[in-house]
Amino acid sequence: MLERTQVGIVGAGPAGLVLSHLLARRGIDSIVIEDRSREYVEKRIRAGVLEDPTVELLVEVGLGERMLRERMVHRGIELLFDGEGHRIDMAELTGGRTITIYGQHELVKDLIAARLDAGGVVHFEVADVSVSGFDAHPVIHYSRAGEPVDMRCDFIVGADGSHGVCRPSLPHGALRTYERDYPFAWLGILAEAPPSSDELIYSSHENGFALHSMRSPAITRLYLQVAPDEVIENWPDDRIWAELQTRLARKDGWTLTDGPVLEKGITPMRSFVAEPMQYGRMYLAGDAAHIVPPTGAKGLNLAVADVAVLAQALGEWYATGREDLLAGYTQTCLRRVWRVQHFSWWMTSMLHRLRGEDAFDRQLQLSQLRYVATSRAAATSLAENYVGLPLRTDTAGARPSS
Ligand code: FAS
Ligand code: PHB
Repeated sequence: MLERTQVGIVGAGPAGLVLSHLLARRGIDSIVIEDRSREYVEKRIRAGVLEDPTVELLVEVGLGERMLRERMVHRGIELLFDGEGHRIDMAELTGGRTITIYGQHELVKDLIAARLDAGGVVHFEVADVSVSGFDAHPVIHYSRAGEPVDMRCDFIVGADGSHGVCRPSLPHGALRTYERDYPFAWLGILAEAPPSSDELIYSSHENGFALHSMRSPAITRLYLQVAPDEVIENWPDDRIWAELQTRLARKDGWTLTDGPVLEKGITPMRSFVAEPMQYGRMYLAGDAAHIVPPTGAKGLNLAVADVAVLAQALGEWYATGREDLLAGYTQTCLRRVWRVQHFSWWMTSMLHRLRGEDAFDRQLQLSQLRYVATSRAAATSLAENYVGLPLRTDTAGARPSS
């Protein structure tokens, strides 16, 4: 079967769905294909922190109605070390900027509903996806309900995440990659327990890193640093709670409220960047092009930032034939990608216990933590990176902001 569209998008994650919506606002057709079911992607627990610029963009393009209603807004975060908490008042340090707590799976639900309500096309549970012709006549080959389909399009967008098919389909040598694997992983739980603090707590403890986050007034999201090859079977719920209590313990007697564990899993920690993020008429966006360790809460936000740049570049190409924004896609995105890579690596290095570290390393970490907790300049640097640096595009299709 033959299918035709202007932009073929592989992957119904935040990158693919937001792009399809932004293109539709510019009158550009797209088809999104996804190999998982709608139910699976709408239930998949991942990120939970939205930067200010991400929220502004989603609201500006009509995707923020439920998020604004159900979100939690945080003005600060807390760094916990030596048994004491140190609050970073991000709003005060950044002229009022805040972060939004809203589950990625909730956002994906909103994005899918918005696409389908607007008559957009999202094919779930496809299989055998491959891409070809991206140097001239792009085609996405896949099967739907067992039926082979060739989707002819002007452009292919690989928004298929870190384990997708688009990036690996590029010719050998076409990409330069930068990688850093960290000697630890995150064990994350979703628990039916009210958050024990109004804001996120990042703890650097002798036993390792811990994070207290949340999804709602009734649901807590918590993480523990574990060995990179750790298996979840070694962590029965009571052991997880006991270790969280230990790593989040404080001298002021604060305690963590526990509850039934709804979901738990282990996520590897790595930094990865592929350059260029484009090849002929195929463009990579989000986790398909770069991975950050979640310590800086940036993955989802960077995916949205990429497609804001790409939607404008494609919009200008279709509207005026302009090539320069498309040609400059990689360079425009990489400025933000490397800033975010550095911030995520810095937060990760400052807060985790590193295998083989010695007492000198630990004192350096503590000195860094004390400096951030006591220096306005250092705290401001963390705050402005955490709440999110301004996006470099204008969603409404006007000229790019300088
Ligand atoms: P996604 O991975 O979200 O979307 C890609 C989509 O493509 C998926 O739906 C996938 O099923 C689909 N796909 C893959 N291969 C395909 C194929 N061959 N054909 C069709 N479809 C295909 N960030 C945080 O800030 N906090 C967190 O706690 C956090 N936890 C994470 C946990 C995990 C396990 C992972 C992998 C990431 C986590 N992240 C977290 C980062 C995360 O938020 C990503 O940055 C974000 O999902 C990136 O969005 P996309 O680029 O759209 O990729
Ligand atoms: C989350 O809520 O899932 C979360 C929050 C902050 C992070 C990472 C994950 O740095």
